[in-house]
Amino acid sequence: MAEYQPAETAFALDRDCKTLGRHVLEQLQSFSPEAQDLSALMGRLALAGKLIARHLSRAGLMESALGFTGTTNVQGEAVKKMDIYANDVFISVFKQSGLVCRLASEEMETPYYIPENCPIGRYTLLYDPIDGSSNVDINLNIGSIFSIRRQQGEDRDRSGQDLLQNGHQQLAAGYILYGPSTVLVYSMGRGVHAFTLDPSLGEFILAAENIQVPGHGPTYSVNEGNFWQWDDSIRDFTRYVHRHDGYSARYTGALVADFHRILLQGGVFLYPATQKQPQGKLRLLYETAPLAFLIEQAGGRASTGSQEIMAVVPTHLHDRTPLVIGSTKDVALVEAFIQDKPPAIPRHHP
Ligand code: AHM
Ligand code: MG
Repeated sequence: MAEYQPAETAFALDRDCKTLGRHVLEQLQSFSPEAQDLSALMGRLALAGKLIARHLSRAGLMESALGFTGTTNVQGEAVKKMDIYANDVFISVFKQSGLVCRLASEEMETPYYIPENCPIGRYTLLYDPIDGSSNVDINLNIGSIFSIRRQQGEDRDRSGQDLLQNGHQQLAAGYILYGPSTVLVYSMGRGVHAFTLDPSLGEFILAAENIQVPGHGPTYSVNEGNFWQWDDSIRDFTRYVHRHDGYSARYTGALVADFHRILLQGGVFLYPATQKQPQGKLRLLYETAPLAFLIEQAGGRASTGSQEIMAVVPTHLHDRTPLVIGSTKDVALVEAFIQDKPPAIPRHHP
């Protein structure tokens, strides 16, 4: 009997079968309780991403989806309706997970506890529900950032003290980018993998496995509107790239989007300290540490300028850090300026 030959469409079918759920299980290569937990958690994160993507795609057609709430969050920033919607999506989705006892986000001053999950919920989710909020009302790229940590101890006084540890305590981290398509990027410490949402299937399908950031790239990504608020060293770095061929500025106002470009194409993103934000703007536990986890897994680096982001131990839940992240060579170049060892600028340049 002749052996069955799959039709040419089989390639597309094989591709469509590489779903996020399947990939996570393959990554874990075991059916241990922890592997099953992480797989379930990733499934819930994917659901949150789909719910938010669906809401965003219709936001311009709905009343009360866009604009400000009129309140400010713990960081003193004006809150958008979309920030609250997305924050509540994560809470609802993880209430039903059974696995997460605490959620901590940019929008909540203290961790949110789900008491019914706490007897068995061994994990904490840290997240930025809508990263790049200023892009929401103009239909540009935004994202969600997430990080999963194992809860240590009982946390009976609900202080969340055990969260104040370095980035190496993260079990998994990633982001969802809401752009022309919705992309989920994650790492569980075994490489960085990207998935594209196929809305017709309602599934995230594998798009790129074991992503490696190029050692050097053309992009520098920084808000140069802060030029006069920076330290001299950062001003000197931007002067350096202005005077050298091969650099191009790209800045979307959404960290996830700018990071995604650099992850795939190389270069450096920086949000240094400013006069108004002497610690930098971006928050460690749910912005800079998760992206540091990813970039290190992709062969790049993340630094405050003087210390690896992964080594930073926060003293408060919402602590901020300066951030220099991307290709190893480009991060090292920024650090050289910060640490007062800049390369020489050729004489013929102005
Ligand atoms: P958000 O999470 O409140 O939106 O703030 C974080 C955002 C990042 O996505 C982005 O890189 C940065 O803030 C932009 O800030 P700025 O407008 O100061 O350049
Ligand atoms: Mg953010």
